[in-house]
Formats: sequence, C-alpha cells, structure tokens
Amino acid sequence: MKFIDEARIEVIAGNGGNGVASFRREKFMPKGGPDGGDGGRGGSVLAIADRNINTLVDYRFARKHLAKNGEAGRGSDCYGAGADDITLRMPVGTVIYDADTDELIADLTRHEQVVVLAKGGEGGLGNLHFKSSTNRAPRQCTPGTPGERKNLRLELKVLADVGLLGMPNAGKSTYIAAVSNARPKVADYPFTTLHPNLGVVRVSPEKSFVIADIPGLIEGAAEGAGLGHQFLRHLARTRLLLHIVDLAPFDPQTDPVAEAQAIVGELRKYDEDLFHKPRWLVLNKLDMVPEDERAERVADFVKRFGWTGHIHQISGLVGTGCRELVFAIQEHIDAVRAAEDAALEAELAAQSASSKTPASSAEQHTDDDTEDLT
Ligand SMILES: Nc1nc2c(ncn2[C@@H]2O[C@H](COP(=O)(O)OP(=O)(O)OP(=O)(O)O)[C@@H](O)[C@H]2O)c(=O)[nH]1
Ligand SMILES: [Mg+2]
Repeated sequence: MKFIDEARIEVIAGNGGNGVASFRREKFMPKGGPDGGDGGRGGSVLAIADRNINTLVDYRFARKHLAKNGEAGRGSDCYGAGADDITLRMPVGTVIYDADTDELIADLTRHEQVVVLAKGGEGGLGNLHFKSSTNRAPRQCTPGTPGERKNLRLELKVLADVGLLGMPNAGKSTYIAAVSNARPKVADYPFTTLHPNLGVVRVSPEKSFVIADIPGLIEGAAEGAGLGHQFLRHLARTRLLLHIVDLAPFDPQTDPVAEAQAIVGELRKYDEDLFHKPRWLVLNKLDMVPEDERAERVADFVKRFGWTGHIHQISGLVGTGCRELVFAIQEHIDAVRAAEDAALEAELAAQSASSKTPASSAEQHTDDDTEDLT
C-alpha cells in the first residue's frame, strides 16, 4: 500500500568565504596597518514544516539543493558578504534521515518548525585580527570552512484527512478521480477497488487536503463478507468521513436507505470512535434521477434514513456538486486544523508557564481557582 511517501535529496551548504591578508596603502601612509577583512558565512540549507503541503512529490523531481558560498573578505577592512540560507518546505509529518548513516536528523511534527539540514561554513579571519603589539604586520589569515553536505532520505506517512465510505459501486473512486490527482480504476462491478488509494485535492495554491478511497463495504463485512472491514482502519485518523450513497441503484429492488443503514451498522460494529467521527452524507448519481423527481427522492431518503446532519447531492460522473463539496470539506478541515493548533499552543503555553512559575505563585493560582468556584 502506498501510504509511505519517500524521496532522496542532496543538500549542500555554502562554504565560508576566505579571510584575506592585506595592508593599508595610501599616499603619505607608507606603513599602513593590516586591513584584510573576514570572509562571509556560507548559506545553510534549512527545512520548514508546512501543513499545506501533503506529499514529497516535489522532492522527487528537485533533488539537489545548494546554498551559495560566502564572499571572501577584501582589503580596506571589507568583510565578505554572508550568503542567504535556502529553505525547503516539507509536509508536517516528514521524518528526515541521513541516507548514508541512517541517523535520524529531524522529525517535523509542528507547522512552521525549522531545522538545519546542512550548516553553512564559517567565514575565515582576515589579517586585521592578528595584529598585536609584537606583530604589527601580520600576514596570517584563515580560509573559510566548508559547508556541510549530506544525502538525505525523507519519509512521510501520508495521513488522509477525509475518508470515503460506501457500498461497492456507490461511486467512491469516481468521486476521488473527479476531484483529486488520484486515478483509481472505476468499473460497473462491485469491489473494483481492492486497495486504498490516496488523492490530494488542491483547492488553491496554498490549500489542499488528502482523501482516501477504500474498498466497498457490504452488510456482514464484520463477519468477513465481501472484502471484510479491515480497510476501515485506514480511516481511523481522518477528520471527516463521507458516506457515499448510490441514489439510483441499477437494480430497482435495491433500497438505498437499507444499504446506507447497513454501512452505518458495519461502521458501528467496527469501532465506536469511527462511528462518532464527523460524517457527511453524500447522495451520488443524481444525474440518473429525472430532474423533477430529485427533490422528492432526496427528501424521502433523508426522512426514512432519519438523517439530520450535513448532506450533499452530487453526480461524480458529470461533476455536479463536486466542487461545492470540495470547498465545504476544505472549510471543515481548516476549522479542525485551527482548533488543533489552538489546543497545541495552549498546551505549550501551559507547559512553559508551569516550568517557569515558582512554587509560591503556583499556590496563588490554586487559591484564585477555588475562589472562582465558590
Ligand atoms: N450515472 C452515474 N454513474 C456513476 C456515478 N458515479 C459513479 N458511477 C458509475 O458507477 C460505477 C461504479 O463506480 P466506482 O467509482 O467504481 O464505484 P466504487 O464505489 O469505487 O466501487 P468499488 O470500488 O467497487 O467499491 C461505475 O460504472 C461508474 O461509472 C454518477 O454520479 N452517475
Ligand atoms: Mg472503487
């Protein structure tokens, strides 16, 4: 299963510029002192975690990342300019290893977390640093140090934000193909999808989410019917489930309400937590329902299914309603991420406060709290 995304890159930091040995030479100043400046620092290569990036795909194409060298120092007390660092944006969740030694270099767990991948070299010293009372015309200067150079292996465990749930043939793969970069097999027979597929849905240049298409579920999956229900484990860490229902089944005897109830039953049998996860109802294949019957068919479904939550009507095949659903999902994911960030910040603030607060003021706090309660 392609849930691990991997890339290998080479990072090369810039060398430090050399220091120089030079002497002041001016008219009427026959023995000007040393004036050779230092070399500038070489640029480092940094990584920054960005939660708006979902895959390492960019790093499979751009493999070599080079920062510039620092400039050498010059005469007349001129210091060489330092080179700028370069920053590589990587998804949150990326684990970075040294590919040669297998040593763990960093684990990017927080949005905006910065780590140094290869440190730029230090600039060398110019001869003006070597001036002393006994040596007033030093000729020493030091070269810059080389920048670090590393081969890295990046690993990302791709976690889906959204999971698709539904009977075989409900149109799960059709939907993921319509809105994401995934191109799963779509066919009019049940159990076309045998392995989970992940797709990245890009809503704007900075916003995207990952959606997981899993094999269809049928009644009795908990007891092993169809492909079983083990695939549901891939949905455990998602933030939203889309329950896709075929509103126009090929066989007129099939009742979409009974099918939807069977899915919910299997979900509950599999895991109570998954059952309580936010879940939206997506009624699919609306193109197959004559326009004048749609409202009635949808209302009848909602009533008999007893649904009070979010509902979307789409046609994965024609594309109707698909974009609106994508925007609604992104909004939901943004809100969940913001709440997660706020919770994390509060936790970090509490941690740093408790490590800084002296015992006496901590007692003070407790007193305040009890006062509030009474
Ligand atoms: N008319 C119509 N057909 C659709 C729509 N969405 C999917 N289909 C058709 O329904 C059939 C099943 O679609 P899939 O996307 O493979 O369904 P699935 O839910 O992924 O099925 P499994 O992988 O077997 O679980 C295909 O023939 C699709 O072309 C739709 O909105 N309208
Ligand atoms: Mg499928």
